[in-house]
Amino acid sequence: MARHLITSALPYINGIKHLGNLVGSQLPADLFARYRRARGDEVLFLCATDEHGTPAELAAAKAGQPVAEYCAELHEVQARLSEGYRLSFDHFGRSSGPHNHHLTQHFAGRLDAAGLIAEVETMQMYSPTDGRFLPDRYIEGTCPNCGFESARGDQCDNCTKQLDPTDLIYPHSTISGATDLELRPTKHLFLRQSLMRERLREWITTRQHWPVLTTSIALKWLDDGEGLQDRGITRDLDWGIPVMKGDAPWPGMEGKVFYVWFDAPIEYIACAREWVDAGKGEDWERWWRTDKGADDVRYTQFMGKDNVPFHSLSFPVTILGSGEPWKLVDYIKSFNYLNYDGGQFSTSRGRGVFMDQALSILPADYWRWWLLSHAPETADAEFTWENFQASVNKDLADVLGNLASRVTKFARARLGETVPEGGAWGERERAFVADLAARIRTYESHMDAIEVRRAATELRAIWALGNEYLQQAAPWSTIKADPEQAAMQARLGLNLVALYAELSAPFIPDAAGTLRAAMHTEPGWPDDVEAALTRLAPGDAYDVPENLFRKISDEECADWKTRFAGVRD
Ligand code: B3M
Ligand code: ZN
Repeated sequence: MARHLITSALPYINGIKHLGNLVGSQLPADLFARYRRARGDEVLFLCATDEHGTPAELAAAKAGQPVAEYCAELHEVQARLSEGYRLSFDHFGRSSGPHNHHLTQHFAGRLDAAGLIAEVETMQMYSPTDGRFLPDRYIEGTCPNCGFESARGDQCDNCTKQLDPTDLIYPHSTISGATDLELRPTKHLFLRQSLMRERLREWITTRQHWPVLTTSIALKWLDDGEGLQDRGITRDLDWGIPVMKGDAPWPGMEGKVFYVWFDAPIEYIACAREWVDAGKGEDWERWWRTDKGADDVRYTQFMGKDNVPFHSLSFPVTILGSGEPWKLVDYIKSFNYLNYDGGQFSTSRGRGVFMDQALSILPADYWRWWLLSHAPETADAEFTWENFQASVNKDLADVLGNLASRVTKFARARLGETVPEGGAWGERERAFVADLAARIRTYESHMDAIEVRRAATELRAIWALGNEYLQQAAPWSTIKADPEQAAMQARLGLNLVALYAELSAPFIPDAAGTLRAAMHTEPGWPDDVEAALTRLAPGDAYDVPENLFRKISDEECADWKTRFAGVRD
C-alpha cells in the first residue's frame, strides 16, 4: 500500500476565495487525494489557512476587527466552504497555531546554526504619513522586471518575480496612498539562499517528470540575474511569529516577526501535528521525518504558478538547510490562471464568482466538474457562463444523468423491483466491456499522472460509451421480441450505473454517493472491470435515483452573467 502525503497551497485568510483560487490548488489536490484513497493507498491530505503577514493585517483593518479575531472568524468561514465543496482534508489547520510558531522558530535556529542566516542592517521603506515601515502589501509600485504597475512589495503577480519593497519603481503606500516615502535603517534576517544554489539545482534537475510549468519557473528564478537572491525573512509587523532562535531570544530582533512566506510552508508540517492534536491521527513523524518512516512517502504539492518559487526554492532551502531529516516534496503540480469572462477574476473589484456565491446557485458537483474539466493546466483557461451551461447540461445532465435515470426507470417499469436476470452477455456486450476496460485503464493512467483535464476527458468518454451502448442495444425497444436479452442488458446497465459511481467519485462525490445509495453498493475501485460489471446480481435491490443533475436554462445563464460582472455587494 503506497503512502501519499498531499498538500494544497494554503489559502490566505483575507477573505473568501474565488473559483480561480479553488481550481488552482485545493480542488485538484482533493481530486488526487480522493483518487489515491479509492485506489487503496494511505493518504494524509492537509491544508490550512495562511494567517500572517500584511494580507491579514490589511483585511482585519478593513473589517475593523482585531487581527486575531478576524483570523479566527475567517478560518471558520473558509472551513465551512471547504466542506461545502467536499474538500476532503484530513485536517484544515491554521498557520497561526502554536505548532507553527514553535517549528518556525526551530527552523530559524537550525538555519542560523548552519550559517544560512545573515543579520543585515537594511534600508526599508518608511512612510512618515502612516508612521510605520511599509513591508510587502503595504506598498505597491511598478515591477522592475516586467513593468506591471500594481506589483506588490513582496512579489509581482504578473511575472511571479519575488521582490523586495525597495525594488519597486514609483512606490506608494497602500494604506494612505502616500508617495513621500523614505528609506530608514532597520535590522533584518536574510536567508542566504544563494549559498544553496547548486544544491537546489541538483535537486530540481534530478526530480523526474516534474511538470514543465514547475521546472521552468524554478530554473528561471534559480538563474535570475546574478542567480538566486538572498531573501529577507523578517518584517517590522505586529502580527506574526516572533523572531526567536529556537526557544531563545534573538538579540536585536525584538518586536519583529517572521515573513509570512517563511512560516507558511512550515505549516504543512505543523498541520500534521494539529491533525494529531485533533485526535484524527497518531503519528505525524512517519509522514514528515525520513528517519521515522517518511522515506517511503510520496509527497505531492498543489499550487498556482505564482507560488512555485516559494515551494521549489525557498522552502527547500529551509528543509535542506536545517540539516535534519525532513521530507522534501517529490512532485509539484502547478497551475496557470483561470480568467473570468473576458478578463481576470478580481478579489478587490469583486469580479467573478466567489466560493460562497457559487454554492448558493448550484451544488458543489456542478462546479467541481466544470472547474476540474477545464483546469488551467497547460495554459490559462477561461470561465464563461455559456461554457459552464453547455458542460453541465451536456456532460452531467444529458450523458451521465440521463443514463442513470433511463436504465433504472426502464428496469423498474418493465422488469420488476429487483435486478433482472436475463442470460449471459452477447457479443455486443463483450465488445463494449472490452472497450470500456481499455478506457478505464487510460483514465487511471491520467489520474496517476495528475493530468486533470485529460482524466476528465476520458471520464466523459467513458460515460458517453455507456450511453452509446445502451442507445444501440435499446432494450426498451427489443423487450417485446426478446425479453431475455433486454433483461440481461438492463442488468448490465444497472451495473454500469454502479461502476460510474466509483469512477466519477473523485470528481463528483455527491452524485457518486447518490448513485451508490440507489444501487445499494459500497465504495470499491473497479480493478477488474468485468467483475465490477457483475457486482449487482439478479434479485439484488436497487432504487431509481432522484434526478441527478438539472439543466441550466438560458435565462439563469443570462441572469448570473450580469449578477457577477461587477462589484460584489
Ligand atoms: N497563501 C498564497 C496564495 O494564496 C499563499 C500560499 C501559501 S502556501 C504555503 O496564493
Ligand atoms: Zn513583474
